[in-house]
Amino acid sequence: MLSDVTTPQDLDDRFRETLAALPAPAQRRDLADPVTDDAPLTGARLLDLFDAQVTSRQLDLAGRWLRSFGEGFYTIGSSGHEGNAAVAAALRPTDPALLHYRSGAFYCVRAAQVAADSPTPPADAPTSPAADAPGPDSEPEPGGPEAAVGGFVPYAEAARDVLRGMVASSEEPIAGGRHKVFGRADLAVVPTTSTIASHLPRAVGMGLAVERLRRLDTAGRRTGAGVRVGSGAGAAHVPWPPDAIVVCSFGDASVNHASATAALNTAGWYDHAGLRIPVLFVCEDNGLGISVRSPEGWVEATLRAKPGIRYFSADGADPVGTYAVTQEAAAWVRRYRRPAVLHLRTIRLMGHAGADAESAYRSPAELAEDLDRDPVAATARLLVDAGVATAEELLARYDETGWQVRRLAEEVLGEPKLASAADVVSALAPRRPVRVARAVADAAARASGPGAAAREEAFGGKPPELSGPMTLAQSINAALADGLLDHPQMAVFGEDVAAKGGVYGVTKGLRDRFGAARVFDTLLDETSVLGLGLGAGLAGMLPVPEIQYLAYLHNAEDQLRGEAATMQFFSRGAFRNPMVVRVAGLAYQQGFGGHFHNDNSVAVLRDVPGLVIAVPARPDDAAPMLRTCLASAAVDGSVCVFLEPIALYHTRDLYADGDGEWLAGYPEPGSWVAGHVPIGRARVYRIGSADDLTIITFGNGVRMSLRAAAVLAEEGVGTRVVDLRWLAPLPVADIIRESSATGRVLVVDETRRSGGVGEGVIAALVDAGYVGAARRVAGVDSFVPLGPAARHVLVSPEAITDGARTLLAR
Ligand SMILES: Cc1ncc(C[n+]2csc(CCOP(=O)(O)OP(=O)(O)O)c2C)c(N)n1
Repeated sequence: MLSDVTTPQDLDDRFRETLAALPAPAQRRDLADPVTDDAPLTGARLLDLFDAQVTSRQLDLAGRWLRSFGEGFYTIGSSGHEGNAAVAAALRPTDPALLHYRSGAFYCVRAAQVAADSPTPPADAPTSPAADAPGPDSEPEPGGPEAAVGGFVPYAEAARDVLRGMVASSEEPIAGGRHKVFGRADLAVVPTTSTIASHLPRAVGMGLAVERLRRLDTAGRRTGAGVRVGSGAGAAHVPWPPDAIVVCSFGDASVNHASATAALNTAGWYDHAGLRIPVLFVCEDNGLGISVRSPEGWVEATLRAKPGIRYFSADGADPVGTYAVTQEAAAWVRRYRRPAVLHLRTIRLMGHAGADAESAYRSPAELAEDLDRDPVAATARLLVDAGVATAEELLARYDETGWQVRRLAEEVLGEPKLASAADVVSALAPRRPVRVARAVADAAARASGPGAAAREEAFGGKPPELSGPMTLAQSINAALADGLLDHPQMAVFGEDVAAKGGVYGVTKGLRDRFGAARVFDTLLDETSVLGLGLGAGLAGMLPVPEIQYLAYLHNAEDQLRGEAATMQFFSRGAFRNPMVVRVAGLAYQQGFGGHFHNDNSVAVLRDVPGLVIAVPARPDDAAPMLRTCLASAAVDGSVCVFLEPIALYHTRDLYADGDGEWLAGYPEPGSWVAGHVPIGRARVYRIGSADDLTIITFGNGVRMSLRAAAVLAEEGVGTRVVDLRWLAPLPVADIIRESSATGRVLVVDETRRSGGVGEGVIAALVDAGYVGAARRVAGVDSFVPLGPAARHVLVSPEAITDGARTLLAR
C-alpha cells in the first residue's frame, strides 16, 4: 500500500486476496442448517447478511468512484462497520431507527426486510436450531425468506436510495436531494442530520412517547403497522407498533458529545425514576473520531458507567455473535421497556471520508492491521469455514453486486437535481392557514358542544371566560388548559412546570387537572427537554415543552435549529415534529435578574428557516395566538416558539396604577373564530388621528409605545402602534401598509441593535420600496446588567418619545 490512506483499490484487492487464500470447505452445509452447531443463524441467513454487507461495501466504493468525476457529493462510508447488518437483522423492521452515517449495511437489511413483506414475529422469540426453519415463529429474515439466496436483488432498492443520496438526486426517497441521509418512512428509518449525536435526545423522546402511547392504547391490537390512538381532533397516528423499541446508532467519539451525554443521562434518569424508555443505543466504535483516538477502554468504561442503561457488547467482525447479542439486548429492551446500549466494536476503512489522509495520524502498520480485520472478509471466512459457500462463489456475488451497484449509480447520476429555490424550500415548512383557521373553528365547536361538560369540569365549574379580567400569565394558563382539553395527545412539560406550576405560575394547577402523564416536570437539561418534544412529536403527540428562560434556550438551540426545523426539510414531510415551545423571556423584570433573566436577544431564532416565533404582549392576544400555534403544529407540523414576555406576565395596568388596562377577559369558545389570529398578522392600535406616526414594535415595546403614544396625543400627534405579534414570519404586509399610511416609522425594538428584530423590519420596508422616514430605537449591544444599570442598555419610554419627536421634526 503506497498511498496515505486505504484506497478503494487497496480494499478491493485485499478482499480478493483474502478470499482467494481461503481453503475449500471440507464439506458443504445445507443452507437451512445453523451456520455452526449452536448459531442462531442458518447458512442461508448468514449468506443474506454477507450480501447486505457487500452491497454496503460496494456502495462506498461507488461513492468514491462518483466523486472521482464530480458526480458524487458524499464519500463518508460504512466500510469496517458492516457488522451493523446483523444488528438490523436482530431487530424488527417496525422498530423506529435513527442511524449513524456508517450504518449502511443496517439500512440495506432493513429495506430488504420490509420489501420481503414477510411476517415479522418477535426477534426475541426463543430460538433453537429447529426453530430456525422458516415458519411463523422464526426471527425476521434478514432479507426476507425468498431472499435467502437472493444475492444483490433484495438490496437493490436500498442501494438505489443510497446512490440517489450520493448524487443529490431529487428522486432520493426521503430528503429528495437536500442531504445524504439514511431514511424512509416505510422502513421506520428516521433521517438524522450530520451533527453527530444530535439525534439521541430525540430518540429518548421517541422512547418515552412510544411507551406512553402503548399504555394509552388499551385496545391492544396490532403488531404490525401503526395505529390511531385516541379519537377526534386529538387522535394521534402512531407510526409504530405498541411494543416497538427505538434504536439509534452513533460513533464512539460521539459518546463524549453533550447531546449524547444528555440523552444517555436522561434515559437513565427516567429509568431511575421508574419511567420506561425502550431505547437501544448502538455505539459503533471504530476507535476514532476523524483523527482523534478514543483512549483505550474509555468508551466501554463510560458506557458501562451510565446509570440506568444496561450494557451489552459485541464484535462487529462476528456477525453471528453480533446477531445473538443484539437479539438479547433488543429482547431485554422490548420486554422490560428499559434502555440499553450495545457497544459494537468496528473498524474504519478508507479513512473518515474521501479526502482524509490517514497517514497524518495513523501508522502504515495500523492501517494494514485494519485491512486484516475487514468484517466483510470475516463473514466470508465464516461462510467458507462452515461449508455454506466457496470463496469463488462469494467472490462471484461480490463482483455481481459491484457490477449492479455501478449500473444503478450510472442510472441515478442522470436523474434530475433540485431545480430552483422554490423546489428546495417546498418541503421546509408547509403553511395552510385556511386549514389552521378551520382547526381553530373545530376546536371552538367542540369546546362549546360535545366538549363543554368536560371543559366545565376541568375548570372546576367556572370556565375562564367567566373569571373576569385576566393577566397575560392567567390567559396563557387558561389557553393551555383549553389546549389540553382539545388535544388528547398534547403534553406540557419542562423544568418546574408541574408540581410548582412554573416559576411564574403560568402552568399552575394544570398537573392537578390533567394528570402527571400530561403535565410533567423534566430533569434540568434544556437539550433533553427539547429532545423529548422532538421525539414525542414524531410519535404523534403534540408536545408543548417549556424553556424556563430565553437565556437557557441557547444551551439547547441546536435541537431547535438542527433537529426540529430540518425534519420536514430532510424528509419532505414524511416525518414532522409538531411542537410549541414556550419560552419565558425578554427584559424589564423590575428588580430581578441580570442578563440571564432578562435576555432580550432573539437573533438566534429569527434566522432558523421555517420556525414560527410568536410574541404575545397582551392577554387577549396570548390565548388566540397559542391556539393558532397549537393548530398549526397539529395541522402543518409547525415548529413554533411562543415567546412570553416575563415582565408582562402579571402586569395589570397600562397608563396609570389601578386602571386595569393591561387585563383582558378570556374569550368564550363561541368567539374563538371571530378572534382567530393567523400566523403573520399584526395588531394595530390607533391613537388620536393615527395619521402622523407609525410605531412598529412587539412585546414590552407595545406597552411602552402605547404609553408614549398617549403622551404624544396630548401634543396633538396621532399615532398608530403596530404590534407585530409574530417575529417570524414577520407581518410584512401589515408593516408596509401601516408605515405607508403615515410616512414616518419608528421601530421600537427591545432586542439588540445588532441582529435585532428592528433590522428585519427596516429591511422589509426597504425591500418593499417604502420611501418615507424611518428610525430605530433598540437595546444596546450588551448583556443586561444587574439592578438599575439595566436601564442604560434597554429601550426606555423616553427614548421612544425622543425618537418620535425627531421623526416628527423632519
Ligand atoms: C457536533 C459536531 N461536531 C463536529 C462534527 C464534525 N465531525 C463529523 S464526524 C466527526 C467524528 C465523529 O466520530 P465518531 O462519533 O467516532 O464517528 P465515526 O465517524 O468514527 O464513525 C466529527 C468531529 C460534527 N459532524 N458534529
